[in-house]
Amino acid sequence: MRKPATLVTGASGEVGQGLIDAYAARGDGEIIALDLRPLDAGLAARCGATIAGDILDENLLQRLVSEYEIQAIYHLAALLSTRAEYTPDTAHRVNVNGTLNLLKLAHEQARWHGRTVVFNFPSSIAVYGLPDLATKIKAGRVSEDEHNVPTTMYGCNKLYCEHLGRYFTRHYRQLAADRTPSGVDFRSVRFPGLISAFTLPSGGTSDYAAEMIHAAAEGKPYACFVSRDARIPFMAMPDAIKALTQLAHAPASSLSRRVYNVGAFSLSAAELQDRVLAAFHGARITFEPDLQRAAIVDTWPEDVDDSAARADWGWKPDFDADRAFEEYLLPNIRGFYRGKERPCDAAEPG
Ligand code: AKB
Repeated sequence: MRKPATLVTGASGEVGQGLIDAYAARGDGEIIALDLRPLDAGLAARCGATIAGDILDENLLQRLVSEYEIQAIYHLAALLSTRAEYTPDTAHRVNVNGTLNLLKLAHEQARWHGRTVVFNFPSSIAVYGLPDLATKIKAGRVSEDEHNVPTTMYGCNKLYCEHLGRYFTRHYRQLAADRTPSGVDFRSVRFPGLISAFTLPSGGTSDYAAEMIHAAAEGKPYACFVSRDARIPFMAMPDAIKALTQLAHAPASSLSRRVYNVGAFSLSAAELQDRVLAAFHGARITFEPDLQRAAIVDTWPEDVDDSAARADWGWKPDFDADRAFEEYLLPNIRGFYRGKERPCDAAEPG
């Protein structure tokens, strides 16, 4: 008999590590962890099975269908916005073809075991594209259906995959004689910039927040690649995991939409610097904008309207900016750098 399990792709990434820790802490069932690179021993120990492989390897995914009864998927593997700009073709293959492969796997699994497969997909504020700073400031907290005009390959990939997931859930093979639903229950949260105390991001354009905090904790100088006034929404990693799992377990009948904004706090880079300097006296933080990367951040909204998530499935962040710094980031990051190992660099999600 195949054991019911939850598949996590991109398991070595920042969100993957947090999700696996949360599942293990709650005893939420067996995790099958898939990533390009082998998981570190500590993380692997919290999984039922670990697979080093590529989400583009359709033979590997077929083996997963035959070996496991997958009841839910957290498809976290992706190339983030900055890295995707340097390798747009690879990003499209991983972010879009990879996601299509996993949606097809979910469909096959649902046909095999006769139950829906909940497909949890992290989208991003990168799906938004504010045309200029005046419009960004005037727009303030944007709702899901506003300004969906992404300017990055990653943002285009995430927006398309939101529609792909909605298609699988509601319109799959709508002209076929056999109108059996696909069995895929696609759900997605649009994450703001995520900040973890335990991993360092890589390949993102919102990474400057985590990079600034970790550099100060290490006593290293940090040249911020956006301007002081750059403002976007951020979220502490525990809230990101909370949003993913809360939506995953919400009754399907409560969902008025398939894609939800989730927010926590909005900070300018200067406000971030102020908080870091207050926590790490003497931290050497300068602003040396990389004009192209800064221009990407300027197309992302100052904040998001997450009222739909609050109304449909009771979303509410635990960490505003004060709590995120005082109760999560600072105590944990100081612990890492007070003689402990450096937070592991989150492996590029595969
Ligand atoms: C990135 O910077 O690419 C990501 C994101 C905002 O989705 N952290």
